[in-house]
Amino acid sequence: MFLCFVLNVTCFKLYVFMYDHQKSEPKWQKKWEELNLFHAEDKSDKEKYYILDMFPYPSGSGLHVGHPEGYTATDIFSRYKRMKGFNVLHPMGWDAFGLPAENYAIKTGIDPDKSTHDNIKTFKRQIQSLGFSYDWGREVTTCNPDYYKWTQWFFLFFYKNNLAYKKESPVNWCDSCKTVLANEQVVNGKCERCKNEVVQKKLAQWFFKITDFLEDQGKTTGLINGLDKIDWPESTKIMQKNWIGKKQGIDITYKIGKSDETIVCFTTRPDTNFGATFIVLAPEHPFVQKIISGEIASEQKEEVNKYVEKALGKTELERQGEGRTKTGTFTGFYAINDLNKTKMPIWVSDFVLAGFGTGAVVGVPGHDLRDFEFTQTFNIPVVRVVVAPDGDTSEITKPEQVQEAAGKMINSEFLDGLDIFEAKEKIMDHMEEKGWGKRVTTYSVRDWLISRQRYWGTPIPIVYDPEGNPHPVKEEHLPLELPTDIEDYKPKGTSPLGSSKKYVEQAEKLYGKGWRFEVDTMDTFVCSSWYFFRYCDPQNEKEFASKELMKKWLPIDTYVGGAEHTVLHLLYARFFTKALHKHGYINFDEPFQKLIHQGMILGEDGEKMSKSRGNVINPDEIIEKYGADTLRLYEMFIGPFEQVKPWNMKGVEGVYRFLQKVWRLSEKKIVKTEAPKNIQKLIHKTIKKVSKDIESFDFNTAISQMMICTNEFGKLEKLPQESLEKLLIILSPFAPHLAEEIWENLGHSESICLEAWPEYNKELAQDNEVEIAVQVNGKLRGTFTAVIGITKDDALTQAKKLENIQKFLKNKEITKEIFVPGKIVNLVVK
Ligand code: ANZ
Repeated sequence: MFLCFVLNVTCFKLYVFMYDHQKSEPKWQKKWEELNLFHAEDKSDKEKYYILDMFPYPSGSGLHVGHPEGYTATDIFSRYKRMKGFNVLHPMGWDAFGLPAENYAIKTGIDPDKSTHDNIKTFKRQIQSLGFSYDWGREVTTCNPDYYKWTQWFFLFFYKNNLAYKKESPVNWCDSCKTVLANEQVVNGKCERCKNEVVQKKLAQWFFKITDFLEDQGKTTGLINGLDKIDWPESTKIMQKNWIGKKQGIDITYKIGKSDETIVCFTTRPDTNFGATFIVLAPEHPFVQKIISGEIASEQKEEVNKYVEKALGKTELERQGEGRTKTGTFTGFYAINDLNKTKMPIWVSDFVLAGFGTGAVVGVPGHDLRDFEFTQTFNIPVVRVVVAPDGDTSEITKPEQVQEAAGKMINSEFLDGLDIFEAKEKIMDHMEEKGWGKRVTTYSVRDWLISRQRYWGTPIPIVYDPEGNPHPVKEEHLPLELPTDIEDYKPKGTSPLGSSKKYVEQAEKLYGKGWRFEVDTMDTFVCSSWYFFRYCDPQNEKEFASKELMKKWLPIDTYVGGAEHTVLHLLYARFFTKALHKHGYINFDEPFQKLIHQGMILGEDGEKMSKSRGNVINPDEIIEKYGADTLRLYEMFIGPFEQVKPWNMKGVEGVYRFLQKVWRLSEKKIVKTEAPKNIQKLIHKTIKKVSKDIESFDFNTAISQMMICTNEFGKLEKLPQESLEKLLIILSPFAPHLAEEIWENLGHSESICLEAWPEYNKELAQDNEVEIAVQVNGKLRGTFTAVIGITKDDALTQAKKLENIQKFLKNKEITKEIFVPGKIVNLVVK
């Protein structure tokens, strides 16, 4: 008897676990493709919605579980929006140029074009196995000539509009990668990629004039103030602003004793100028150079010469960091501070950079740590001119006493007593009136250096005449294809393109004897600065995208991607957009209206996933064992979308069991009768919550609500078909394969994707219970649950029935009964 029971249970289990994800998932993916269900219609009366993922770099290691996190979120959103009646543009492509493929080529000799396309194949297979609803008809690949033709067009567009120029300038050089790096790619003086120390080298390079778009007087179209009108995470906006680094200050001109020369110093803290005790010049400063050349006679000439020679051999990191012992040498000259007639010695020191401000610093050691460090080496006086917030006015003799923070002015004559911000304005007015200084605004962002001495990138469409003058490649010659006759990809300080014979022949054939193409390629960030335009019109052979289609689809409504490494991409994409806007190609000036960052998924050990730690989760294995729906749902259920969270295999299994429970609902007795009131209420509440949560990217709480609903449905003997169908429709963006399978079993011949998103009934969806607090003499003594709209009489009766309340009422007289509807009962007793 007992055995029989067990067998029965087992049989039952076998029966209910019939859902086979390995069979079902590919089946539905194929069907969706055949029906072309996710095609975004260029001609449609429906309202458009453009939702974009940051396209991946197809690396050799394949998809990481971090990729499907963002992609599942945008997929849920896309499917939801389509069901809500929107014409959704949801594309995917490949950010395919870049160093890893080239480094791989150097190691193995395999053509980067081949390895990249192999990687794309793997990535695409993996992404497709997750059932994402991309419009694959719009796929773009940045390393294909039909794409980079237009990257080159953008270069020429900038060139013709004076937004691209060539300049000899000191550049960041990584001797290990053998290439120039943009400032953005130098982290703490080291190469972002290989961590090698970056050195300065002078080279002729191509730049994009990003600094033309920082501000747009009075308008909101600049790179700084444009941020105020878009819905982005505040932290990302701050990072963009910090990167641009706008600073308001003043250039103060100091006269030099025993000389006709003057020195201009840029400072953001003129309020502290009564505390200035010295001046420091960068080794490259013209005044220093004049001393070295003898144009200005100085007894210190030899010392200055020796110091400068040594300083110029150092890296920026060696020159700049705080805490390093400062070096320097005295020039033999003094400057006069007009404010108090102090004589300030003029020094040379390499911690002052030539490229920032005026290359000259007025030293205020009491209020700037680096200035203080300098005085410690050379015994220069320190004067306090700001009182610390704690009222400390003592002498400053140690680094920790340096008062960089805000406070009130002292020892500063007419500024005394003011806070530093008021003082800053007042002294700038004063100096401007006297003609000693001029207000200036500076920015730390520089024009974007886009030349790379590497092979695997978009060739720069410039051709040099025999005299070496640059000319734009004619548009009819685009794409200027990457030559393939490269024997050795190894970087040698010049671009591998320089070794191509065919490239030389091609230039001579098209432009004449002695003409040569530029051999540098473009920074890959150029390719990813405009891909979202191309998705609007990916097959266009005449333009990068037609104005009409850009008007239809853009700007992007929602952009989703990781917060790491995106400051630059976002800044560059905004720069491209602003340039196109200025020149009349588009009617908007911010590309991404809303931006959302997914939080990183860590390994099970709570550490960042990495091969060396061995904590990497392979999405293929999860899909194989549990199915794509489980992986999708798990990545959404793991925690709040924007937070960092660790992987947990138990959680994967929990989600898998939930999907089995949903499947088991379809094995119940399904009835066509109307659902009982409580079930109707539950499903309408669930629709309301899931809709709201999808809109705000709170996918984890949407899933919890569907779990509650599924559990309740599971308790019913007879399950009303209408209720089950509603649940399936709202579950379908999350677990589309399982939803389709059950939907089909219920007798539907059309895909569930074509269903309209269910509307919820406001009354039914309302929470109809509230918690009422019961106080005795104003102190909380108990609570009870009541229907919304409970009357005063009923509330008082229920409150008085509570055991704990009765205790407090015992032998007492109720003198007053207060009822705040829906919230509180207060009984006043004597
Ligand atoms: C006087 C002063 C007093 C400064 C004070 C600061 C604090 P931040 O500090 O980031 O706003 N500076 C100017 N040109 C420089 C150069 N070429 N190389 C190195 N440092 C330079 O940047 C502005 C400040 O950096 C300026 O304000 C100047 O020091 C220094 F209590 O001037 B300040």
